[in-house]
Amino acid sequence: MEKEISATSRRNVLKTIGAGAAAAFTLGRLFQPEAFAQQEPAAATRMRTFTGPGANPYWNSVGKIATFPQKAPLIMLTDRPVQLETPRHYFLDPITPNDAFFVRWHLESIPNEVDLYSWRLSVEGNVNTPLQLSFSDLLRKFKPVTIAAVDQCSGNSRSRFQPRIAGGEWGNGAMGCARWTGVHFREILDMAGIKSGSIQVQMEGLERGKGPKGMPSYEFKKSLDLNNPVLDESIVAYAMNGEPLPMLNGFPVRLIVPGYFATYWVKCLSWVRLLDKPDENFWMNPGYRVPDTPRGDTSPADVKAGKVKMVPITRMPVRSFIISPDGDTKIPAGLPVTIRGTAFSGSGPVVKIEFNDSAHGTWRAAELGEDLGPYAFRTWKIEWTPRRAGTYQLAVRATDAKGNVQPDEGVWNPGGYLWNRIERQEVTVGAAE
Ligand SMILES: Nc1nc2c(c(=O)[nH]1)N[C@H]1C(S)=C(S)[C@@H](COP(=O)(O)O)O[C@H]1N2
Ligand SMILES: [Mo]
Repeated sequence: MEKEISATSRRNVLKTIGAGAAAAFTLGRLFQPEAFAQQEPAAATRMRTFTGPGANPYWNSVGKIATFPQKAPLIMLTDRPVQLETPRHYFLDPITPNDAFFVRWHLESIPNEVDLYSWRLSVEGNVNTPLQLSFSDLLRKFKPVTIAAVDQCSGNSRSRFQPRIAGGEWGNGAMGCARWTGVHFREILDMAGIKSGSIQVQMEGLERGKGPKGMPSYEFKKSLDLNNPVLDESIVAYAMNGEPLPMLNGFPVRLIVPGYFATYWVKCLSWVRLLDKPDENFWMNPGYRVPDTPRGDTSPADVKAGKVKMVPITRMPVRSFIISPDGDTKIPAGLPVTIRGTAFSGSGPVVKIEFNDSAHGTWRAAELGEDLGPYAFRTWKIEWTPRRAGTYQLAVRATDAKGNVQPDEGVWNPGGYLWNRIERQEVTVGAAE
């Protein structure tokens, strides 16, 4: 297969635009022509600067809105690598639209286009029969499966960390939920036949870039243990919400690892490799490791003293969010308001969502929205009538099926991962005449 990746530059960002749309169009002919009849010709990258975060905790510190190929205007953290955050209001819906879905790449040179006719998914390494699967092999030789699942960056909400951690300064928008359609990863592995002595499966994406120690070329590679039950639920997805994946979200296929942080959800998945030794590449070690403590919590002092044992990050802790109202909404005293939000957990379904209108008040159960499955967003709502004018600290907390409840303390670890503290939204209630 071809490994055509050009160096990223301003010019190439623009080139991405046209090529991304072209790649999607190629897929359209093969897959879902209707979806593409409506595809807009990609617009040029536009940017405008906003004044500041105001009372909206979903705003990141950069405060720039950018429009990338196949994407709605999103909050841009960096353009090389591309890091785009989903604006808050999209989370009122349990499914995040493809064009609003957040974007995170690590390497500067990301694929501009993928020619589906020459593209192959290689399955190699410690296997009986190495495979070269075409896109149509994936469509025709396997039974399609669909699962709704949340894709969340390990560093979502990193901007909350104290002491501060350098890295993508995400607000709460480095997450999204889509219906992913594809092939059970296990079926592909079975087709190749895993040789005895294999211990991990490695996934590699198409992009290349400068490596950790300034290495001129580096790949994005992640691995999972073959005895990890999460592999039984993992999917090689070729569709996202019934449409081809946007180029920036991993066209033509990506791995879906339900319940696990997005770092394993390798985009533009093109090589699957069976390993007989543990993967020690940068993205597995030291990348994406968390302290081996119950919450993945530690302190800068303990890290400095070399006291902390680090292990690969795995499942996402339970989280919930107040999406509406935001801090800018004017609320009159005495009138009922509907508070709305979303929740999810990497350990099975969210079973309870509770709302509180002050730091010391009682928690009231909220009404759960549509159930799209254990790994999807679960929206919620509750009616609230503030009696008096003043400032209120609205809070939400979720409990999952394993009994995990969101804590009221932040977490700290050197990667800026695993944030799941109870979220609060300050609102101002005005006197009603
Ligand atoms: N090929 C490739 N896949 C990747 C990454 C990457 O840099 N390259 N980043 C991972 C991380 S850390 C995140 S948060 C998600 C982001 O997925 P999205 O861009 O579709 O939102 O992709 C994951 N898969
Ligand atoms: Mo991430």
